[in-house]
Amino acid sequence: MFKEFVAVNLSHQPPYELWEGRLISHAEQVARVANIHDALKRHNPESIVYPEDFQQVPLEVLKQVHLPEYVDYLLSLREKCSEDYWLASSFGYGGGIRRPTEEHGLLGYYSMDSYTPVNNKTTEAALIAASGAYSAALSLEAGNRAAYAVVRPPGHHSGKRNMGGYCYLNNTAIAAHTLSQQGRVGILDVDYHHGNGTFDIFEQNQKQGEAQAVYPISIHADPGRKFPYRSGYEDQAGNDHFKYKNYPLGEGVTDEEYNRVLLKALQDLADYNPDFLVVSMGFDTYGGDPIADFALTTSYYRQMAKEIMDLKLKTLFVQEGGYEIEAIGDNALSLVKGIKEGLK
Ligand code: Q9C
Ligand code: ZN
Repeated sequence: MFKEFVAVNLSHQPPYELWEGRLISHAEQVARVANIHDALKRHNPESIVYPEDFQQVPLEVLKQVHLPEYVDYLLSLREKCSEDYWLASSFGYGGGIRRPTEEHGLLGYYSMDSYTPVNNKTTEAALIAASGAYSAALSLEAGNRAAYAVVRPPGHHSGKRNMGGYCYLNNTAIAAHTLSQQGRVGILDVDYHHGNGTFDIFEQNQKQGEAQAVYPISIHADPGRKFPYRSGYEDQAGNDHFKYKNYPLGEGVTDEEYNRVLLKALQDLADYNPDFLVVSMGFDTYGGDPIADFALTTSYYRQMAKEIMDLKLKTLFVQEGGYEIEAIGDNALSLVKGIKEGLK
């Protein structure tokens, strides 16, 4: 069985982001997931689950994945903020910084960039997206072979104690952490950007002394050249207690070039011998993406899904980025066709 958990979150529409000194219209738009939803609805409406039927992600799970203090801060934004969006200007950077008391200072303390605005509706949207990924994870535990959490805002840049890169709660990490209570979990991040938040969460949890039954692998644009600029280099591979793997790539990556790297990553995952696989799925690797520079084609996402499903694991795809709104529905449909072929 295969189900799609869809959260369009109409109320979450940050109007702008501050990019290289300019206010530009925000790339993470409602139309992204609305267009994916339309395509999936035309294809197979009966496999879609909507927020009213999601299992709410428990506060306890959120506080195992993220720093409890960060979760409380996010929840407090519902009362602290108005409809007006805030953007951090002064960032908590490096270690040893004291928690400010002033509200804009506090927002910066929990932020990594000027791309991730908040208002009084942001937290609710992030909770619904996280609940979509959580519900999709539960559906695998209940016996589904595959699921696709079609949610926004995305999650993989949100770390143990930070928002960033359009992300507030790490939907992928919430799903992977949940599944890791039942078995070993491989994480494959195929968004264009390095999944720094996901890596950070499991690395921090391991450092706190909890063994982590997860193995994250990310394929992405070289972080020396592209966001998040801080992690995702090839020589960053974890430690004896917690391993992960990075495959940074140059610009203009084609379907064939990408697939060669994907097959290596899938072999690494097969060697780990997991029970579940969680895929951070970005369509910002698509050739037409306005903020990225890979050259993947719509038909490749079908092949990508088939290669992934060939691992024969219980597999959850979680929507991350992808900003070319004209093609995003076709790209998602191509992926879903590959997933369904892989069910056989
Ligand atoms: N306006 C995800 O794909 N840089 N986040 C934006 C161009 C930030 C991407 C600059 C990119 C964040 C989930
Ligand atoms: Zn991305």
